[in-house]
Amino acid sequence: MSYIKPKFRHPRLQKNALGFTVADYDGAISTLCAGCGHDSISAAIRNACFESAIPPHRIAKVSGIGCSSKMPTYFLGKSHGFNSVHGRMPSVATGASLANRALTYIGVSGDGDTASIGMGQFIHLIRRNVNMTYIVANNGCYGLTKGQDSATADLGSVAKGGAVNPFDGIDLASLAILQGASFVGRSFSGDKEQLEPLIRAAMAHNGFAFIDVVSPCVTFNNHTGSTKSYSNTREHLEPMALDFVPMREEIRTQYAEGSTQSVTLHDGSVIHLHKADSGYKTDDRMGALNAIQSGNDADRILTGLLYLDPNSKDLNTNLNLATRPLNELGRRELCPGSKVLDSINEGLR
Ligand SMILES: Cc1ncc(C[n+]2csc(CCOP(=O)(O)OP(=O)(O)O)c2C)c(N)n1
Ligand code: SF4
Ligand SMILES: [Mg+2]
Repeated sequence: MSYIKPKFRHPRLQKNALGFTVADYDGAISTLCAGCGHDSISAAIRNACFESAIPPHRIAKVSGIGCSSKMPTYFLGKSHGFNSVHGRMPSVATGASLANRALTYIGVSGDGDTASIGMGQFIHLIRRNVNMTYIVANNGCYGLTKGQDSATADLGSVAKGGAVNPFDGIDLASLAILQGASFVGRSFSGDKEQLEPLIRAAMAHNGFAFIDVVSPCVTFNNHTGSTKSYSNTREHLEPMALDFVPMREEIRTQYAEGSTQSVTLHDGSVIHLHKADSGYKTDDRMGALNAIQSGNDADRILTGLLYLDPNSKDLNTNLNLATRPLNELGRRELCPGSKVLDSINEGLR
């Protein structure tokens, strides 16, 4: 069996502003189970990068361990990539972004990878506001190791073997908002109309952008009684539709006043939110927490752009670091000479 996609492309495939087709953003053929939610997220990331016309070689994919962390193999085959160890992707992402702030960083993780072994590292990504998009493919279980409950499994959810989960699940979106994340969204792998613009907005955001995506595991957590199954998620979804207009594109569509809320990002891109409850404000941290909690109490899964800090300052800006990537600095800039070093040493006496 071959895992390489055929190279033949239809000559009339649509091209983006850079002249690339969506096939230029493809990766290898997926080896995940047929129907796994993670494959839909991979497709959404590929489409988002194509639509936003980001050059594939200016993107870096980082991940940990899990079926979810295997996903970067299946999209953006021409981009940089680092498949790290379990729960340790945040350190790799932080180091890479400090060394080269010119790349677009996409982190892909699982609920096990983030909410258990990687929780300590995850919190520090948020605290430092590392400029990256961090996606958790959340299936409420450890898919790769045969479906044990994860820390995001909901209270009362039934495992495939019949055991009822006695613990409350960690709500990663609420946690991220509480810890000060500057962009927080939630979505469902089966809702590409919402997920794709959300990922585009996250990539345009200046700082840490977190997206929690419910992504059913068809093999171990898609049965009756599981709260992360396709049917249960579809039944309880409360989606806020949105679209994303990048900075360089003219806003052509007119929206009826009251039905739409517009949010402008630092680079001038605009996100339009539709059908949001009229009182919902994306820059209100406490309001977002209340809305998520009220949704949980009513057995509803609120999805969309939940929180955005329009004044976000990312780690590199905050530390006033070099604006150019380290690998582009010449010998003179990296080694300023003995006079400069002497004066630095003098200042430390
Ligand atoms: C240090 C370490 N501990 C444990 C494991 C075993 N392990 C591999 S993947 C995984 C959990 C994966 O769950 P999740 O991150 O939710 O990804 P999924 O497979 O569900 O997409 C575990 C515990 C490991 N690889 N490394
Ligand atoms: S075991 Fe579950 S999470 Fe892993 S590939 Fe299969 S369906 Fe997806
Ligand atoms: Mg999982």
